[in-house]
Amino acid sequence: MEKLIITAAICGAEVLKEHNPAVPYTVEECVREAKSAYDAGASIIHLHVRYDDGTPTQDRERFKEIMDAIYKVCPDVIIQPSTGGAVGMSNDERLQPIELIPEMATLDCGTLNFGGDEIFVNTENTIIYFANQMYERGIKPELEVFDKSMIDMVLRLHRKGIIKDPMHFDIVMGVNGGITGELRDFIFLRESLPAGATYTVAGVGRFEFPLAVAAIIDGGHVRVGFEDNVYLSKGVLAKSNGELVEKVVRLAHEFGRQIATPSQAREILGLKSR
Ligand code: KMH
Ligand code: ZN
Repeated sequence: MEKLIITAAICGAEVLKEHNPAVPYTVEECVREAKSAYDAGASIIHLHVRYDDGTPTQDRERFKEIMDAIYKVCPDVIIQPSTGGAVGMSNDERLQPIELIPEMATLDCGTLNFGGDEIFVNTENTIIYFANQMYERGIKPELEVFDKSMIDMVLRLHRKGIIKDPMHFDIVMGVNGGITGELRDFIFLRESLPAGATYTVAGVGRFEFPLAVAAIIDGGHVRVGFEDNVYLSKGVLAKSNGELVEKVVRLAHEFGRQIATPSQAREILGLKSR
């Protein structure tokens, strides 16, 4: 089976130090968390950034500062900035990190409720605009799908030539407003992906590790990290993103999956080297 790519979503835009004191806000904290994940076996860092008080931002210069600082200690890691940002941000605000020409960036493939009164808006025209902006710069989109209808949207845009092969999906499961993280739903989504596509699964909260095991067995890839879940096990806060990655590595080894290095991850995903 293909080696396992582990993505660490170290920070997110919504999770706070109140949920886990190790959630990173400052440059130094982001570097500490990225390095802990990288040292444990993550080859991709999915990155949101914050100001020092924890406020989420898509500011290009803040991304540059944090990406440069992470590359200093994890020189070959793949950094995948978010273009989702936080609910309520404008499209152009969200797109700022692609001006830094990262190897990959997220492309959110549909609109969904996001808890309470929040709506995470990604209209068809927004998806097309983001996709064009990324492909023009040679950036590979990671196709974030939070429900089956978003896979269908990707397939429609692929038929129109807007989304291009090879496609890589991130199946995000368990968001309040998206599909649940039940195994039944994982199998449904995974079976709905087009032949030849690769995928990562990101299970939110208690779904994180059961879905990691499902993807390990199935030949998919895994995302963990504070953005999705702050617990190592029921009631036990993870001390770092690295601890979450270490658990995935242990599970992978139990099931005979080897862990991909960043250069092996680039090969699997068809990325050009930095
Ligand atoms: N923070 C969410 C509203 C992404 O990174 O592309 C969007 C999100 C998805 O996290
Ligand atoms: Zn994200």
